[in-house]
Amino acid sequence: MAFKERVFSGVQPTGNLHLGNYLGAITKFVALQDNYDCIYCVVDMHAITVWQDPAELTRNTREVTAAFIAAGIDPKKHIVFNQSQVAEHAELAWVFNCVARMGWLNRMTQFKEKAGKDRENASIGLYAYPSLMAADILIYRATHVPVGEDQKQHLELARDIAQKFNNDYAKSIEAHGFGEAFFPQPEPLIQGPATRVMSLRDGTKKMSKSDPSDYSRINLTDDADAIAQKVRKAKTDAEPLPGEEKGLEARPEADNLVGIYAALADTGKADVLREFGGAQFSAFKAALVDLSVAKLGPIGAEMKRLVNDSAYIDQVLADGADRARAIAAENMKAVKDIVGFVRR
Ligand code: AQP
Repeated sequence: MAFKERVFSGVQPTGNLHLGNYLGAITKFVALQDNYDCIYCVVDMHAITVWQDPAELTRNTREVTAAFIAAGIDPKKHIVFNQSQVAEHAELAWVFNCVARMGWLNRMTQFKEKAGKDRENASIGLYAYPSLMAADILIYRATHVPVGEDQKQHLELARDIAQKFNNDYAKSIEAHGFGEAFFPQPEPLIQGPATRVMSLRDGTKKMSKSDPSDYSRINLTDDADAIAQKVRKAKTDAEPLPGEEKGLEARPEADNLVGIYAALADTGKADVLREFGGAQFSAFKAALVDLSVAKLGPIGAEMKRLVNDSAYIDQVLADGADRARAIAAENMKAVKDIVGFVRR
């Protein structure tokens, strides 16, 4: 069955947005606007799966919204909103909690990593996170989902949930006139040289908001001096850069910095190595600082300007939520009919 093509993705308002979020997700969001109807969500309900200070959650929600707009997302042409304003996400997540299997969720590596050794003390929300994520995407029957590499497993789970729902309720789906399948199989869009940006302090660890060292990441709001310091201090090895991509194997830090450069320059690693092969890191880092400052500087400045205008940001979110809700409510009604819930 052919579904209307639609893009959905989300970002958690859990702290400093960094270069990984930007290159792995937000730049993709921006690029997809020309060819798709897009829905971009600040997933505040996902954020509270681990404790969030309420005032910070509010501030971070506005900051992620500001980042979307500053990076080039057009909230008039597309939909930008925060998840908690559209109750249908939670409603569908409950249905999905009853479709997804414990065995599927037990395999999720993000839960294992985030819950750590103290699993008994993790929230139920953290465990059920992928089921809410499936609902976020499927409440809009979205077909394409741009995410970083780390979200691949959750996307596969969303596909499994869609498939199981379609199978379990096949007769009812047909009887209600929705054909063979109600939900599409959402396709992950994970492409380019920076789908997994690594920590600047350790090339084997993902760049992450929750890393205690601020030197591990470049934040979107970092000024030119901070960016320069962090890139200069970034861990490297002693060899000059190789001339070809094969030479980056087993050199995680070099691979990471070349990938970042390539993504910022909108080119491939091979092109970067053609230019910098044989160069020492000092020269390459200087070029990377210039490029990072040129690309991120204007975004950080615009974010700072926008967060000071919280009335505008809140209006964008309210307007986006109204438009999102119109689509979500229609789909939720259909789900209720398919499942057999009596409704008015
Ligand atoms: N290092 C990364 N490289 C590429 N993409 C990344 N993403 C996150 N980190 C990287 C992508 O950014 C989008 C939004 O992520 P999120 O905020 O929803 O969740 P996250 O993965 O939990 O972000 P962090 O920074 O890694 O937070 P913590 O510290 O909590 O683990 C997603 O598309 C994600 O793939």
